[in-house]
Amino acid sequence: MNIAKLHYISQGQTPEEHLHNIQKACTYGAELVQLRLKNTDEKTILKTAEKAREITAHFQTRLIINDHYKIAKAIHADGVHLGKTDACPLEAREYLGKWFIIGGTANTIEDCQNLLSQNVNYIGLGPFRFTNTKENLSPVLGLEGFHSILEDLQSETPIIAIGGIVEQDIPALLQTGIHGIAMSGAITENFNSISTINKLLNASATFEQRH
Ligand code: TZP
Ligand code: MG
Repeated sequence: MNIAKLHYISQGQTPEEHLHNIQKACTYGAELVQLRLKNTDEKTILKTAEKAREITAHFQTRLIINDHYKIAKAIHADGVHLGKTDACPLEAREYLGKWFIIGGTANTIEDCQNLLSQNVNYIGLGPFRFTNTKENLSPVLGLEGFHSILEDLQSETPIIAIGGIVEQDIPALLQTGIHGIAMSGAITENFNSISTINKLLNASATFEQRH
């Protein structure tokens, strides 16, 4: 399955602000966005997800729903992202079928192996560095953590780095063997940066193809 190299994770004080930011990310060329609405009731998440689907469909942008696999199916999203305390990927796969993208969160190599055994389509690995975007953050991995986990893992499944990532981190992170990155704060502050980030990430793809 072809997984985009840049994942924009939505942010906002209100559901409307999430939608506004998703619209901006699409306008500036994000290929995949994840609706990550926390501390909100399911009805609001469903309604917001429906609107996010309309926006992303218009731009042919892939839409991933955080946490809620039933909502993801109900609104015809492209996928779901499951954290360690959410439903397990096997249960979600049973419900969603083989065409849905299922991603999972990992903070350690054991988490990665557990997700691989459940055939996820990508692994969100982090946090790369400290970030205020996520509550109850797991220990920071840093570049060293990424090098060590990716070296030991030797997996074909795309690894998406997450947590406090800024544009300047991309070259060094790519050296660890990751497939792509997920960003929230840095993009929300500057949607304009999406095209440069896409270029940085895709330059590595051209390099890989040539060598
Ligand atoms: N999971 C680990 S860190 C994080 C999530 C959802 C937040 C990423 O946001 P930011 O602003 O790019 O650090
Ligand atoms: Mg979750």
